[in-house]
Formats: sequence, C-alpha cells, structure tokens
Amino acid sequence: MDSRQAITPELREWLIAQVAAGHRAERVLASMQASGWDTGVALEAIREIMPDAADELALAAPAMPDLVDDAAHRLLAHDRQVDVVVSIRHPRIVVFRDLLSDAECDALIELARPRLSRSETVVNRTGESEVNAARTSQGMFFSRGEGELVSAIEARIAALLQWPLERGEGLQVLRYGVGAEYRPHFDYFDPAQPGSQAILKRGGQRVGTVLMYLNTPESGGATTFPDAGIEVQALRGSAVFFAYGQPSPLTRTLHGGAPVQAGEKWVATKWLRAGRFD
Ligand code: PD2
Ligand code: ZN
Repeated sequence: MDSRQAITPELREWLIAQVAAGHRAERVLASMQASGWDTGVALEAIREIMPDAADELALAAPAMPDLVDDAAHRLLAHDRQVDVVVSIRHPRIVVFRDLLSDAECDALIELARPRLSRSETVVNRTGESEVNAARTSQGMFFSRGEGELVSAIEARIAALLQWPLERGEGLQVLRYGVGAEYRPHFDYFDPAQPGSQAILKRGGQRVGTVLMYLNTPESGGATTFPDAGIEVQALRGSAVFFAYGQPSPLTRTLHGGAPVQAGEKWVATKWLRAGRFD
C-alpha cells in the first residue's frame, strides 16, 4: 500500500461509524494500519473525520508539563536569556533563539569533530544500532555532564524546560555534508517493536527533543515537520524543541533534516526521557 491511497466514501463511512461508537483515535489508527492502510493516509482521514478525537488523544496526559508560557518572549535559562520566537500548540513545538552563544557553538563543534563517525540508528526490532541510508550524517555522543561546556548547556536546557537534568540522554552532535539528510522519523521508540523493551528499561520513553543548531548552513538543512507543514531553518545558536506526550504519530511530531544543499550543517540533540536516564 502506498500514499496514493485515497480517502474513499467507504472509509469515510466506516470512520464516521467509529466516531459514533465512541472509539478512540489510537484504536482506529491501529485497525487501519492492521488492514494495510498507509499511516499517512490513515492520519489524514482520522484528522479530517474525527478531528476532536485525534487532538484529544495527542494532547491528553502529556508526559511533559506545559513548560513554556506562550506569552513569554524571553526566558532566563540558568545563566542565559533565551528568546522564544515561535510557540505552537499542536504539535507542541517551540523555537528558541540564542540558546547558545556563537563561541559555545564553535567550541562544541571542535570538541565533537575528532570523535565523529557515521551515524547509526536504533533498529526497533532488535534494540541495536546500525548504519542506515535514511541518515547520512556523522555523529558522536557526549556523556551527560562531560566537561564544563556540555554541563552548562545541560543545565540551561533543564532550567528552560523545567525538566530534571537526570531525565536527559547525553548530548549528541551531528555533522551533515552536502547532500546529507535525516529522513522523516519519530524520535520516540515504537513500543510495538520488540527491541524497544530493552531500550525503555533505561530511562523510559523519550518525551521531547531539543535540537540545537551549531552553525548556519549556506543552503538547505532545515528541520521539517511534514505532518504539520512546518519548517524550522537552521540558524546558529537557535534551537527547536518538540514534545510528544505519547509514542504516537497523532502527536504530529514526524520530523526530518532536509538535505544540505551547500556548506555543512552541525546540530546538537538532547533527548528528554520520562524517567531517570542513568
Ligand atoms: O538535524 C536535524 O535537523 C535532525 C532532524 C531530525 C535531527 C534529528 N531528527 C535528530 O537528531 O533526531
Ligand atoms: Zn529526530
């Protein structure tokens, strides 16, 4: 099945019956996926025909409290004033300017550079990592609290989002050359995949992502949210934060790194967990 599937009159009728029967959006999505519907088409149909149920589910019981006051335009984050430039409710996305200084961005790049290797992605099936054509960057991980700069950035993020430092993974730095990209994906671990169980034992589910831009690529390299029609440009020192209350596509947090067209792109990612990540 592919994304050329259309919302047929029969599907529309079936969905209306699901709403009338009081079925939850998550269950409807699962039935559609089980009978071969493309997830993108299923989501589109659910949002169109049962929008309240879809939103209710995605916004219900968020794993993270609502941290950023939409009226605030400048927040004190530990040792630095950070500007809030965009705040979106659903999907929950906040764009910050000046989270990092230029000198901090440069220093983080230089600390990471000698430790880069081809990025791997977690194989949900097994819980192990492997090289993947959908992710053509190079990367490395810092341990949490590794050195003064990493510790300062972690303290800043914890203060900004009011999320305990211990509920975060170590910072990951990625470098993309011309043509490199990270195709759209979700950052949470799919609980239906057997490999996820081992990963979830350490720190629980991922509940949010802070993606910090360490340079401004000459061209390309935006972070895209295809399900929400949003693109965030990579600007040195800025960051995009997005939260996903549960591991579901209904959070609309599908996102990717668009190909770099000229120059290079450097980012640092901090993933937030539901529990302590030790
Ligand atoms: O570099 C990016 O823009 C990007 C896009 C999507 C990074 C990640 N995901 C990630 O590190 O999860
Ligand atoms: Zn991601």
